[in-house]
Amino acid sequence: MATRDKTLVLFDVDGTLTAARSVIKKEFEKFLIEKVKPLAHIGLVGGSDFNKIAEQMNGDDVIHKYDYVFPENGVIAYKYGVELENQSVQKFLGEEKLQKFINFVLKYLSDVWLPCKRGTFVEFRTGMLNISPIGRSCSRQERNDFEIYDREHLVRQKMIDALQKEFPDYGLKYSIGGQISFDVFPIGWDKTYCLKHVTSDSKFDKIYFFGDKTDFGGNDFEIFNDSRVIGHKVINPDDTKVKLEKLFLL
Ligand code: M1P
Repeated sequence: MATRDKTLVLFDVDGTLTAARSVIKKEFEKFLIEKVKPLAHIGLVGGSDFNKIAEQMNGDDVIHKYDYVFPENGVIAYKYGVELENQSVQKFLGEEKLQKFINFVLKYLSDVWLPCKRGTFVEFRTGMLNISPIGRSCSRQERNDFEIYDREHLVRQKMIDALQKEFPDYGLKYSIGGQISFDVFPIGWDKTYCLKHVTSDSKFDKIYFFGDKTDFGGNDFEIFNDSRVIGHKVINPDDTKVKLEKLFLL
């Protein structure tokens, strides 16, 4: 039997608690808060920024519903509704490197042809840059179509290869976590970054992690394989629920 004080369950968001960039189903949220939370601390760790996570979790109140909320892999962090210290990619790189990088991205994309292209190709976040070849302002249909197109043409992977070649000494890591974009952040600022906030006081005997992108190259890979956590690979939110029931309620 789990004891709430000694157990933490961390969840990826997209593909684990929600469908891609969608809102969590009400009954699943109820299950997490009413059935799982009394038995374990619960936390979210997403690549997305706070606004996107809040939108998917039914509002800003997310920081009170979950014990820990870690947008941008934990570079932004909330514990029991209170924000902890945060870092920034701007501080890490400095303005000159940052501009060289962004300028290269924009030049590179000006030569990329796709079935359609929209706007917001670089989203500047606190702990990372999110780069989307199609542009983040695409519609849901265009987003779904790009994902299929990219599977065949590897637009994102080719762009990552070019960036790695151009900036080998910038200390950056690239991660494809969603459908239309990839994240760029300092090495070590993957989802394992959030663990520093939960292991510092050695409070938990067990830390579980549930995620869907656990294979090499996916944005759950590092935390899933981290020796401090017990990883569970899931295929969708229904699978997450089944696995939680087995772990905590049967
Ligand atoms: O959480 C997974 C990813 O979700 C979004 O990806 P996309 O818009 O490409 O589907 C982004 O917020 C991305 O940063 C994040 O890693």
